Amino acid sequence: MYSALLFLSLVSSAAAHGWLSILKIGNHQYNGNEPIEQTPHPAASVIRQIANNLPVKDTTSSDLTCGRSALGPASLVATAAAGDSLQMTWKTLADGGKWFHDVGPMMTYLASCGSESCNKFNASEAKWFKINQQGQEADGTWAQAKLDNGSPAQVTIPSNLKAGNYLLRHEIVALQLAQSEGGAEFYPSCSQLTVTGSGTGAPTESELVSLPGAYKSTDPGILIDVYNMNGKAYQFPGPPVAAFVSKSSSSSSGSDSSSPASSPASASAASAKTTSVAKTTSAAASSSTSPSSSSSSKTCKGKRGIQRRAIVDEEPQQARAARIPDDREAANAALTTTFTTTDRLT
Ligand SMILES: [Cu+2]
Repeated sequence: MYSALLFLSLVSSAAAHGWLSILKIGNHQYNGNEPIEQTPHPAASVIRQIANNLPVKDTTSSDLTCGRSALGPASLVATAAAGDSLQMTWKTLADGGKWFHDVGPMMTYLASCGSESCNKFNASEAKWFKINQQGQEADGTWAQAKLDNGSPAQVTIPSNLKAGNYLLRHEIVALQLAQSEGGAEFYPSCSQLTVTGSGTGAPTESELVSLPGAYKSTDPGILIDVYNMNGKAYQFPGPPVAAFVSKSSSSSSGSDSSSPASSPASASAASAKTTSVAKTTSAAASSSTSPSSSSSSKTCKGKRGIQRRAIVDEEPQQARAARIPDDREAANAALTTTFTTTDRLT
């Protein structure tokens, strides 16, 4: 049992994908924690911690909301000003820590947490509106590929956004296996913000969606052979970018902005302070609601690195497995296929 768990643990972290590691708002930097699997005792953060590195593949899973088992809140909230630049750096456990998928869109959503601070907000209730989507450049390369050299994804908070509490959902969709249904990989991430400003910009009712809910496994932007697009424009899944965003000073067209606004961050240094509010980390650390899908049995076609990271867990394996049943399930699912998947660890 013990050795099985040890092995399983190695297997599930071997399929290393990624998490949002750094969120920069203007000149302020917020760090995200590695997944619970690597970091069971996370530092306080504004970024909701995901359970493990595996991609979300089921468009109906609650993991599509904020990442794997990440509905629960993080403890901190970042203050940002409307119009601030956001830079989001994704990391992985392989390939020197850099993101390694390079085909597929990146999309950014906001959801109002209402009058509540977002560190008390259950993301399953979120009604999302899209503020940015980035697909292919004119030369056919995807904006996502820029992450592979360590560059952050760049988005701007709409300058006319109404002040309030917002959950920020930045999502990478990796499409290297998307030619078969269920092959697309979703990497959502949620960060907790309080946005200041005097704008009145807000989405219309019809621009609000639920996630899961807004994507279908057969959407043309999800079930797609990106290596044979025959010159056709990519169709982003989900709703269009909310109309009010195009009226913000930082957005040119409001949609498909492959070249994100690079205006210097006008953010005043004071605009992005961390507010430490009620500590609710235990909710994030212990939330494990959705069972892992069989997605863990698939490997990525993209670059792969050998996962050498040891188990950095002070907890005894069995205690940990009991606390994170998802791990055990994912690992069990992986085990059944690992022996026939020779490239799994490479
Ligand atoms: Cu992947």
